[in-house]
Amino acid sequence: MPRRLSLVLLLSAAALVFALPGGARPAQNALTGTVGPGFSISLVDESGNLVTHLDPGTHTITVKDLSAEHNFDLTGPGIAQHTEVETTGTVTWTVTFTDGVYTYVCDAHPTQMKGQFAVGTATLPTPKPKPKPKPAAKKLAGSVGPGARIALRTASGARATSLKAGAYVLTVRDRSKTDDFRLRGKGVNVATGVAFTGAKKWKIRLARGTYRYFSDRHPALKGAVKVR
Ligand SMILES: [Cu+2]
Repeated sequence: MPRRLSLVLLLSAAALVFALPGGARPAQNALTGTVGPGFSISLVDESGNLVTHLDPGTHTITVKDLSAEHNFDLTGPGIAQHTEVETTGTVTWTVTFTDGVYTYVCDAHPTQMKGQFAVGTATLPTPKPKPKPKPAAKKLAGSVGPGARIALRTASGARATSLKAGAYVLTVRDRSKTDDFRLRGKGVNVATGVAFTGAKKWKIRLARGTYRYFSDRHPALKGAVKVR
């Protein structure tokens, strides 16, 4: 064996031994934190998955600060490490996590750019379920005139004969100087005015029962809608 090659092999073997003191590799997970470019910040594990939970112990975090407007600031039990906002670059931190919740943020945009993970027995707070949005008020369109006509229609334009109880926005177009449009029923009594022409709008709540709409001047001009 050439002398030079055996030396290389010897050095390689020595390096290997040096890398594995006592033959046991310390449990050290390599994490990667990235901030920027743009308004993004993340901490991922070796598989590239976003870190949400870690075992306690020593980890190395390679932080890639790719933006001169953002930084990576990690805090939690026993740890406070950060890069600078104005600078970019890559640093490696060796950190020891214990049970608890850790947070990383960009200090320039802490509400927008943030992340959290739990270590050991700790768990991340579960986000509050969003309150269910109230169903939007449905639209109703009333009309009276021109001539002897009156109608109440749903948003689709169909004549309203049967409606579900609930909140509605009623818009009435009154095109008659001699009639008004009145809607009356449980909890509702609105009218445009006989001499009035134009549009009026009300927020109303319809309950189960029958609602009638008519002209006060010509009561024969009328209609009804059932609310279920
Ligand atoms: Cu930022």
